Amino acid sequence: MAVEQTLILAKPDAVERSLAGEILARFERRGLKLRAARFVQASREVGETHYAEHKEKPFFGELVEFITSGPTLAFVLEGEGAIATCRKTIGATNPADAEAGSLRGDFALAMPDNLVHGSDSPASAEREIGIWFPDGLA
Ligand code: IDP
Ligand code: MG
Repeated sequence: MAVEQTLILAKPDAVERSLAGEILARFERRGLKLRAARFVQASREVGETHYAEHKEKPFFGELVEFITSGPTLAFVLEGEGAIATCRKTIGATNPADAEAGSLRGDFALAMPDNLVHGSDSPASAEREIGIWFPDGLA
C-alpha cells in the first residue's frame, strides 16, 4: 500500500471542547506521523473552498458558519494507507451511525458538529492541504 498524506481537522467544536489533543493522539497511536500542524481560525473563503463540493446542499450555510465559528487545529498525517485508515478512525459522517471506538462514535452526537474532518481521496488530500497550508508544509 502507498504512503499517503491526509488533511485532518479538529474542527471548532473539538477545540472548544478541549478534545484537539485527544484527537491528534488517537491518530498518532495508530502509527501515523505528524508532518505539519496549524491552529487557525478559518475565513469564510477557506470554509467555502474547503466544503465547495457541498455548495448546493441545504446545510451548506450552516456548515460554513460552523467551520468558521472558532479556531480549528489543522494537521497533515502521513503513513501507509493514511487516507482510508484515518476515515475509519474518524467514523461515519453522522455520529448517530458512527461505531463505538471511532472518534465520532465516542465523542460526537450530531451534525454538523461532528468533531473531525479527514480527506476522502488522494486528490482531496492534495487540494485540502493546499487550502489549509497555503505556504507549504515545511
Ligand atoms: P465527511 O466529513 O464524513 O467527509 P461529508 O459528507 O463530506 O462528510 O460532509 C461534510 C461535513 O458536512 C460533515 O462532516 C458534517 O460536518 C456536515 N454535514 C454533512 N451532512 C450534513 C447534514 O445533513 N446536516 C448538517 N451538516 C451536515
Ligand atoms: Mg467529506
